[in-house]
Amino acid sequence: MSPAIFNEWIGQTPNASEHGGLVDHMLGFVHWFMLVLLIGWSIYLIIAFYRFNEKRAKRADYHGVTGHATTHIEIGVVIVEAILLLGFAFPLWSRQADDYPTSPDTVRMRALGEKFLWNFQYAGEDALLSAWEGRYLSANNQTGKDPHDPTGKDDFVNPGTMKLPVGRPVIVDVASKDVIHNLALVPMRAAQDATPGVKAHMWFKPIKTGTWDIICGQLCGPGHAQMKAVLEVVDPKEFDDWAKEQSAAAKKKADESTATAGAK
Ligand SMILES: [Cu+2]
Repeated sequence: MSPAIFNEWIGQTPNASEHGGLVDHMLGFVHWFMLVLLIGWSIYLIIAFYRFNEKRAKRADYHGVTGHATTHIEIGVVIVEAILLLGFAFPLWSRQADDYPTSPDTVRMRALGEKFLWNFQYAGEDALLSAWEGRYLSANNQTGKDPHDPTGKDDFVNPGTMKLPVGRPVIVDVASKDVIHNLALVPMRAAQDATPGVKAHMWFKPIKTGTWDIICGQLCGPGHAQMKAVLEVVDPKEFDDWAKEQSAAAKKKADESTATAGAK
């Protein structure tokens, strides 16, 4: 029996990413450990209520516990916690933080949070994501694409829906237009704060097709609870066709606006 079965019992959303199994494995251990602590502390509480009831212990004991049992239990807890941190959490974190995917089929995109929605910008045909700056934001430029960056011409924006192909790694740049948000992709076991002024990123690889809610994981204001978007993982062929069409349309629009600007 995998320790992750505990996660299922308490209703955790099933994992849909490649590395997510490792996260769930670790979470499973944490949940079992917390269950043991809960039972242990509850037993201690009941014993304390009984043993130190006023009827039985009228006078305070100024020497307290003289045995070493509690010290040994404390050391045991510290060892288990050290194993969880050094044996599971750190290696998993370093894998996600250091081993960024480099394969040519990697999807590059940006998630830009604002009160209270998510904008998703895709790298388009050239697979290169444009630079962005807050000062370029306008009604026609929801993601603040740098107009002087030629790699941004074919980048397209899909507000509210993060469409991804199954079985291919995704690198997401996460940023914010206003306050701190958090792009929380629960089934992908991935979340990243979107902090104003910080260009953060994360990566994962979806292994299941499906549709899920994306939520904002940081309390960001009165519309926080409504700050939802859709995560849609589809067949790679369907994704490629869609991305190609969107990218071509974005490029055409960019070329037209350059032409009109030139004609002025
Ligand atoms: Cu938010």
